[in-house]
Amino acid sequence: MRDRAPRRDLGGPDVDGRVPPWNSRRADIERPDEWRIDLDPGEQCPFDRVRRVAHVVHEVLDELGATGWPKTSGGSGMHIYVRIPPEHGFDEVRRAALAFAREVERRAPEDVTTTWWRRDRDPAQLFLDYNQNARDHTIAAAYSVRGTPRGTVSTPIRWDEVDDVNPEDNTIATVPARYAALGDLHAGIDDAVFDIAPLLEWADRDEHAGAEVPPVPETEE
Ligand SMILES: [Mn+2]
Repeated sequence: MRDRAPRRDLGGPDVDGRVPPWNSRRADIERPDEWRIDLDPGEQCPFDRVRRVAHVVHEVLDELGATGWPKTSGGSGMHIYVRIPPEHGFDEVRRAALAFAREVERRAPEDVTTTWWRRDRDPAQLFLDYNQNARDHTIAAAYSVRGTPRGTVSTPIRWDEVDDVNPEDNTIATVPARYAALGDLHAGIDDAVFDIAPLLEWADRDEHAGAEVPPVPETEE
């Protein structure tokens, strides 16, 4: 992570201990090499719904031939990262992320929303937050500690752990032993690089059909 571009206002951790690296690297800051799929449950969204959506994400990634690397967020959601070649700017990667999110929403319309305004979202649904791919937007890095009473840690998991993981169990007290036993489950991420071209085709198709690309929000959610 040392060569990740820093957050614009902080070189190190957030006030709550979160380490928020950019999705681009210092060598090429304007071209992200990490597509981030952010599973953001609404306030009344049960974690089982997060699990179900993670499986749908996995299914669509498989069909695309993309390898996704899941982790708990340390909060109530999950993050799935995909390595991409640094060939597109933030806006294009965000368009690709939106097209992917819309496909997941089509497959799980009860569970997922991509609705732009928070006030228009059903709080029991999961928002697939494609905005985390916008420039200046960051999410907690793998292994960063969150400012929660239990000291939860954003923890890499295997796909076959999705149905059993309890994010509250992964804390500063437990993750060191887990890491010692399993190693870094995201260690292979650089070996599985996915070209987002098919997602940009999906985005073209959706936009031709009248779908809009909402403006980039100024603040993080
Ligand atoms: Mn999130």
